[in-house]
Order: sequence, then structure tokens, then C-alpha cells
Amino acid sequence: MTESLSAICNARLPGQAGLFRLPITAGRFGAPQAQSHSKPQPVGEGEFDAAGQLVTAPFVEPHIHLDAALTAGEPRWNRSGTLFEGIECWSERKPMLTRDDVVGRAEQTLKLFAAHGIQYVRTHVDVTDPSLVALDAMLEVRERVRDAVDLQIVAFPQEGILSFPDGQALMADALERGADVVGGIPHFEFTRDYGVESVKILMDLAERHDRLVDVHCDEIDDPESRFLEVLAAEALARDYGRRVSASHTCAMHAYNNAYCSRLFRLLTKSGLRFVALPTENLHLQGRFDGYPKRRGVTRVPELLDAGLKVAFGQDSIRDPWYPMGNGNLLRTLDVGLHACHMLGMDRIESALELITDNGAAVMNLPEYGIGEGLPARCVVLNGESPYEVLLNQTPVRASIRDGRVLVQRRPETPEVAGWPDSPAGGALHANR
Ligand code: 17E
Ligand code: FE2
Repeated sequence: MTESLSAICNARLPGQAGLFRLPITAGRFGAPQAQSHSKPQPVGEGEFDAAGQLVTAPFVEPHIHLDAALTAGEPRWNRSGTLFEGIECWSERKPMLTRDDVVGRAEQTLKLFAAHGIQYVRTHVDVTDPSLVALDAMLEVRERVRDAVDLQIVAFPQEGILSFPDGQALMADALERGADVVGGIPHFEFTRDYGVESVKILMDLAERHDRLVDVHCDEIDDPESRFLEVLAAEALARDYGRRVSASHTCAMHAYNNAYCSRLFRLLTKSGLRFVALPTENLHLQGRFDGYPKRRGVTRVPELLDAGLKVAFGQDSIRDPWYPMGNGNLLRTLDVGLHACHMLGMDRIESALELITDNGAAVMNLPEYGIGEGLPARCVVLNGESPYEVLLNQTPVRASIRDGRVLVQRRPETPEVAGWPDSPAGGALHANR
């Protein structure tokens, strides 16, 4: 990495007028200083020029499965496109896992994420494997990549805590080995009773080991799948809500509104956090529907309007569940805003919180944001407003970590041959 910077200049900050200089000392931000000119100014030696573009805290990937990344088609393709066939394909790939296989694919994926401005990642690692080879490999990766990314590891029981042989003991073992977060998958357990019991078991484990919780919860179109209420009630009773995330919650898309109204009362009391995986669940859900087909993405705007924290994540990068993915969270955000009817200008203006602040809330990051005394970590985006950034969809211009440039990209200007010299067109940032 490069020398430490002394400041980032010509930075535009979300929701604030004008340009700022963000001083950096010993890898931490000083207080942002408003610049007197509204146009970018030349920068000094050792300063980074944000060129009037939007600067935010680094992107957060709150939900990915790195152990399965880049295994799509191995040993066979998921033909139905369902979650359950994905789990079958994965259980055929699992016996082939080795330390080098997992470390190689995970680090290749994390490098892709780093190039897209992601500096915080929560990965689920399947622990329904008596060898725990993927878990051990990922614990190693967590240390190997720490200069570039903060990695949180979820002990994730892909084939169930009660439905997989020794599932409970494997979870406990994974936590003892150093997993940061307790996972679960109640909708996959053989029975509803197992599902409820699994939630109690995983909450007990979390309390006992003082860990965070992130449950794959109701990733199914079945409106009768109601494990979210169990998780929220457990979190509330144990006063643990801020440390608990519910991922997917696809069934909420199919719940009736009367039930949702009752459920939201509990959700707001519990303070649970949410992760929606719009690209993944648009692909996996609705598979048993005729037309019209459900979108299967949880009720994002309603959760946000209830004051709850919702983050977007990618879930997969070319694995048995999802053959696509390129590491660009702006793509996930774009798809999610479309799927959730969130293209009103007020939603667009606050959209970046879905891949920044709310992800940080899910991960319980203690020192996140741009502010005096916080680690000098940020990304320089392509655009002067969230609207422009979303329209451009271009990967970040720069990612800065602890005052050093981790990633830098020159902005591209495509040349279109023979194009006439047109008069200035409509401003993209119409809202400013
Ligand atoms: N495992 C699971 O249960 N659900 C998913 N969406 C993925 C893995 C990617
Ligand atoms: Fe997942």
C-alpha cells in the first residue's frame, strides 16, 4: 500500500452542501473542514483529490457465503433455480473442500469486493460438515486479509442444527474455534417444532459465548413460515435485539397485512436488524408460483419506515444458488430499489445507507463513519449525489483505508466515434 495521506480534499459529503477537506492524522480523521470554494481546488502534496465527488464511509457487505463462492456448476448446475436444489448441489461439492480451495476462492472474491470499495464483510460459513475445513480456512483468511477488510464469520448450519447429525455440537465447536456470529436456518429444519427449538438453541449459544446472531430466517415463499416472530420474541426477552439480524425474511413478502401489522409491533420493540438479498431472492423465490410470480424480497420500505435498520447484501458470487455476481454492491442496490418500489426521489437520496450505515448496524461495527477520531476509511464514488452514483453504476474511484489508498481507478470517458458536438444536455443531478 501507499504512504499515508495527510487529507482528502474536494470531498462532497452526503446531505451536506459544498466541499470538504478531511484531515488525516495517524490513520484517523480529524474534524471535516468546509472549503471556501464550491469548485474543486488544486490539492497539496500527500493529499488525495476527491475531485468534487461524493465520499462516503466504505461499503459494507453484510451477507455473503465465501466458502461457496465461485463454485457454480461444480459438480453440477442448479437446474430448478430453487434454494433447496442449491443446498443439494452444495452438499455434493462439500466433500471436495480443502483448505487451499476455500482460501483461494474466498480471497479471490474478497479482492473483487475490495476493488468495489467494500471494507467490511460478514460471511456465513457452513458448519454442517464434521471436518469444519471451510470454517478453519475462513478463520485463517480473516487474519490474512485484515489490512484490506474486516471479516466477520458466521457459524452457519446450512443443513440444520437439529436436522443434521451432531448439528448442535458442530455449532458449539465452531464458536469455540473463533466464529464471531451464531447462524441458523429454521425454515430448513425438518419440522416447525425443530425450527422453533433451533432458534432457542442458537440464542442460548450466542448468550453463552457472547456473540452476535444472524439467522437465515424464512427464506421461503411459504406464508406459514413464521420463525421471524420467534427470533424477535427471543431477542426481546433476552434484551439482545441490537445484536441480532434476520437475513432474507422472504416469507414476509407473502404474509397477509393483518399479520404483518401485528408482527411489526414486535419487530420494533425488539430492535432486530434486517438484511435483504434482492438479486439472490428475485432469482430463488417465486419458483413454485404460476403467474403472477412473487418477488420474494422482504418488505424493505415498510421496515425502514418503521425505523428498523435494513441492509442489502449480495448473498452469492457464482455459487450453487446464484450463477451471477461481480462484487459491485451498486448493482445489488439498483436491483433492490427496483424490486422494492423504491425509486421515489426521497428513497434514492437515502439509498446509499442500505449498503453503508445500515450494513454497519447489522455488523455492530464500533467505529464506522466519516467523523473526527474515526479510522480514516472511505470510498470516493462516481457522482456528486446519490442519484448520480446510482445512475452511473460505475465502480468506486477510490477506496481509502486507515489513511492509505487501497484502490484507485481513473474515471473513464468513452469515446463514441463520429458523434456530433451536441449542446449541453439535461443535468443528471437534477435534484441539487
Ligand atoms: N444458503 C442458503 O440457505 N440460502 C442462500 N441464499 C445461500 C446459501 C446463498
Ligand atoms: Fe445467505
